[in-house]
Amino acid sequence: MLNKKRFEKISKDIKSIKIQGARNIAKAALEAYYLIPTKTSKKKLLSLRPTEPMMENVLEKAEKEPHARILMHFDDAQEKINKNVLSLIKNNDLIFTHCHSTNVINSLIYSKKKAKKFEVYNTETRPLFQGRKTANQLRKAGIKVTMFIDSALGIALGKEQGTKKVNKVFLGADALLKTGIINKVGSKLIAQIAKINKIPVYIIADSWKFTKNKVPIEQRGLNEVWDKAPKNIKIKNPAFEFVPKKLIKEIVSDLGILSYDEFLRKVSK
Ligand code: RUB
Repeated sequence: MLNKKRFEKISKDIKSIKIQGARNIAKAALEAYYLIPTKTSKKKLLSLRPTEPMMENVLEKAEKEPHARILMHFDDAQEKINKNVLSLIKNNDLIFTHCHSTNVINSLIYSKKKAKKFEVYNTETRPLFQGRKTANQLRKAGIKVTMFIDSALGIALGKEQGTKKVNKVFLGADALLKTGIINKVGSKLIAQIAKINKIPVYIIADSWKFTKNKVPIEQRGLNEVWDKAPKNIKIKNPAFEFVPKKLIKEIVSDLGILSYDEFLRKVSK
């Protein structure tokens, strides 16, 4: 009974975005699955956030491999990512990020601890404001952060209205596919504007987010956009979007800092 209660609580927190981001979702789903390790619970967990191949990969492994080994991967991979990001950041960089990605934030905090001097611009990320969580965590780590409303991203990336020149975009990923990545809605627009402004886009992500499967884009509740909206107004609330690999400079993962095609070669081995 206790296990069932805890399973339900984790499921609720994943669904409501209290637990968010591919890495945290996969980790929490693993914990829940071990409480009730059945096909039905696996199916239920996967249905909570449909755009999460890392959760799927982890639950597949959980059916065959020891818990400890799978759990260890999260920190091992993050450690490698941190070191790779540290080597990428130059002093006085201005890095732009979107939404809330643990892979991105941990690596920025690690770089700060290693005495790198840099600043961050981020977006608030409507409708659920994950950008506030990002800004808060960075601020607490002593990183200077400036938050923009989402629709000001052209200004933030365009050195307009007193903004400074951004020189790197760091985005997380929910899915790494053969043709590109999937991340929080807004990511494609950011990558397109970055390209116009000749700013390289790096995807900071655990290689376990890779999948050869087709990944559906989660459509979330309309009340997140406009609670009690008048009737007869259509609202769309896609949680994620696809960013083609041609807009991405490199994938920074536990496998190294690699061009998209190099990453694909390495991850498929
Ligand atoms: C979070 C989001 C993150 C990726 C990667 O969306 O798009 O960039 O999940 O995160 P949501 P991480 O808030 O809807 O889950 O690096 O934490 O795996």
